[in-house]
Amino acid sequence: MKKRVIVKIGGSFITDKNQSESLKEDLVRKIAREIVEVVKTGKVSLILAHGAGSYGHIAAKKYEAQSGQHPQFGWEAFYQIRQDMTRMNLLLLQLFAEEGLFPITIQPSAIAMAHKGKLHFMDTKNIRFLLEADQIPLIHGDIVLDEKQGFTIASTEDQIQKLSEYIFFHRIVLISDVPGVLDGEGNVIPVINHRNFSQIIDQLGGSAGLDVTGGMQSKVEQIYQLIQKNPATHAHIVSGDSETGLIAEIILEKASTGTIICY
Ligand code: IP8
Repeated sequence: MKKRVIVKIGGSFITDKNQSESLKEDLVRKIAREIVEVVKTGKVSLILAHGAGSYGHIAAKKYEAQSGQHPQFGWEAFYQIRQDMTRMNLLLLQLFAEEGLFPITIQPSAIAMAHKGKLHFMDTKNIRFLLEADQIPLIHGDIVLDEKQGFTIASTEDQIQKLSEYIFFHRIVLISDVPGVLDGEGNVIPVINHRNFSQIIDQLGGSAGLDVTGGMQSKVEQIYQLIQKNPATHAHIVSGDSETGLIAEIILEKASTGTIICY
């Protein structure tokens, strides 16, 4: 049986978060080429995901989109962020296609529902169908409907956590702008597990710059919660800027550079 792997391409890695809509095309192409190599092996069943970077996060911050309908801006955040994420996703699809990678976007805002700012449902039927058909579903950080407050933001990690309730992944690979989870001295922590999780989590940083969905601390916390519920799943945080071939090796579980999060 093929191993199922979800690969998230971090928004901070492929965009400059301080400059609106600044996609780093060369980095997107590099990752695409690595994923093409993985697909060629026929060894894994992939789900792809990407963060919102300087597309979704700018309007999310401006309109306080996590809190939902705004007294002054109403549904403006929803209109704006849907456009921003659609543009970003299309650019990625075009670059991927030029490199020979053909994922199929399942727009999260159309299949997800939140309650008081927390993602609580995703209709995963289409994603499961694509996996069965040996295709690559693609999701991304998005603005989603919320039963109580109109809408909210669902980060990619929120969605990965929710998806794991419906779909088993052997591995989660987070492609980041940093070489892994860093300790206080800036060294990569090679493994986070039940022995060191609580000691490490308090040292990690919150969000930087424009990120409305939290920094490394909340990502590690969410992924670790997922792993606690699914101890057979391992996660791997690695820099996307690493030497050619390493990302492919990590997805194929042939390399261990970066940080591994496991039970
Ligand atoms: O970049 C955030 O998703 P993330 C989604 O995965 C929006 O945290 C629209 C800000």
